[in-house]
Amino acid sequence: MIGRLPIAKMLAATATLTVVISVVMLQVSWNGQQASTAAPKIDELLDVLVVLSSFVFSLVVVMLFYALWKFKAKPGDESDGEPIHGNTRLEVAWTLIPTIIVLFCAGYSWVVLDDIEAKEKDSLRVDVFSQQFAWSFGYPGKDNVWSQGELHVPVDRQVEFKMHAQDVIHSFWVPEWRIKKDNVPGITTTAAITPDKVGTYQLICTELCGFGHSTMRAKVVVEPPKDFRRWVAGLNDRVPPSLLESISEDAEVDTQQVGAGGA
Ligand SMILES: [Cu+2]
Repeated sequence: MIGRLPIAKMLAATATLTVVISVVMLQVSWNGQQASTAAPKIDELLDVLVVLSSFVFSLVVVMLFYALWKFKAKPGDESDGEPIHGNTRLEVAWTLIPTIIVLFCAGYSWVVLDDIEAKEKDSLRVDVFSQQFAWSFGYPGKDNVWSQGELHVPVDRQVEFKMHAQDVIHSFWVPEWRIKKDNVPGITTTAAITPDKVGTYQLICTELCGFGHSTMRAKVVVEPPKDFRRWVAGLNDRVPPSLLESISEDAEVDTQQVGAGGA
């Protein structure tokens, strides 16, 4: 039966629909402003996935509507449909095409992840402490100073965030930086991020962590290095002993082992 299908016409319709849907979908800035070196790479990956998804969607829709139009029962026709006993060519095609698409996506994502997680030599360490329902930050140095509800980082320098959840699972997310990382009690998770635009952003907890989850936010300031140094020098509080203890009790986990997540 498949031999009688107008394959060329269906492929042309699929290609046209893919282009139309892709063009419309790619007009939308799905993730908003980009403010880290990882952001354009992640957005590009998303764009490629949008085009591939448009292709799969178009193929299914074209075949569905062709079947609805071509094989519609004539009025008064009460007979059974034609029996079908499998179709090797069709089955090979619907196994092979998705396999190729999935393998391509996995390979491409791997390359992007490897790239954005690459550690730089002069990265700055900042400790992130999350607890129901607040964020605080430690700046390891000779005084190990501490800020609550407000994070400052220098622009154009990789920051290695070491995250320590104090109670339940939280998730660290600054939308403009794109990268999202779970904070898990008992282990230290790491995210390496290079902010590349000066500005004020918002850190959002993106793992449902209890009654006050939606209010669990912090101000994020990305500023020139000398402003950052001045701000850190002006901090008077030190990281409280209970939080320092949570660091030493954590089992260190490599950034690769705990992936991004969150509800
Ligand atoms: Cu939360």
